[in-house]
Amino acid sequence: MTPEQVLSHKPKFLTQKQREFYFEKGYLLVERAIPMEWIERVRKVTDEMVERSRKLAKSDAIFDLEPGHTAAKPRLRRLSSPPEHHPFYWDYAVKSPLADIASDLVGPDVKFHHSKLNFKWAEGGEEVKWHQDIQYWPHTNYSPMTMGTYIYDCGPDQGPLGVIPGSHDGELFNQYNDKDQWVGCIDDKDLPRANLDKAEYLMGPAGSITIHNCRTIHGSRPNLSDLGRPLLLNVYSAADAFTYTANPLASKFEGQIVRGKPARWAHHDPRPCQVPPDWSGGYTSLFALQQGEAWDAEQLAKVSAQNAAIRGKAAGVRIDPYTGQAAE
Ligand SMILES: O=C(O)CCC(=O)C(=O)O
Ligand SMILES: [Fe+2]
Repeated sequence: MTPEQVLSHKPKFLTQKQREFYFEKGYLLVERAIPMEWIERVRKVTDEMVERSRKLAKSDAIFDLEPGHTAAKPRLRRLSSPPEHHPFYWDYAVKSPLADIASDLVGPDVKFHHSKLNFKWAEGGEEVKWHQDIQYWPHTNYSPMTMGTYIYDCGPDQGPLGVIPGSHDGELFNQYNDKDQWVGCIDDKDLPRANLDKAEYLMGPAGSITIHNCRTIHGSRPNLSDLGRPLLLNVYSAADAFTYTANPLASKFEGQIVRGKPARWAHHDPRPCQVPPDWSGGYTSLFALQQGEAWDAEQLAKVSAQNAAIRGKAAGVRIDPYTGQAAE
């Protein structure tokens, strides 16, 4: 759908002004979009996940650990595909205002792509270098967008999400290095073309959401404060956007229609898209790739096994998006 077609549908949550802002700038911040009852429950299950991470010494396909993580002092970078690990995260993706907001921006038929929870732990939580998302998971069109929920307040020193206004209408950058290795971020030599001086940092109280289009340049600084910055990211697209590469964060929920109905025609945007390496056998981590971290053979074997288990489930079972249960 074109922005005009999306805008012609009555919104469920956003104002027309907010939708127009998103289409013009490629991002949107909605302060206190999510009621605190939802946020309290996300906090509770997230605490359970942090507890689960204590016994791990090394990152795997589910828990991405910062160097220095210990049982006594956990330091998580990311929980991959949270709905795989606790049903409440799927409820949140489908039944909270998020999916309605997605329908206001991609049209009434909405597809879920993936989810991740980036912690950016206190006192050093790692930076995310400037990048665009769509080269990680190309689709037939550029409707996909990411919605981040701040589950605690996020201020300027906690590494809030930074975006470059208007960059969704600009260049799609190369995210491979000179040796043709995927690095997942924009090369320093190209950054002068990225208008970084225009960066806007999206902050807000708990329950605020950030939205950025899949072409929008974004990143975040390290968290040097003494407060964490857990940001729960959920990615949705128009139902008529189809993927043609393996999802780096495999999930049995990928492709589920969360609002409206499935598409019978794919929409193809003529603008070309860079494609990532083949991750069908497993993916390590955005942080590890951007930081040039090497994972050992045992870790890589675990990543493949975890991916195969999740992909096996994905192939065999259809999940009802409203109950989160297997459907016949
Ligand atoms: O956690 C952040 O600040 C941004 C994360 C991000 O852009 C990503 O995971 O693709
Ligand atoms: Fe990103």
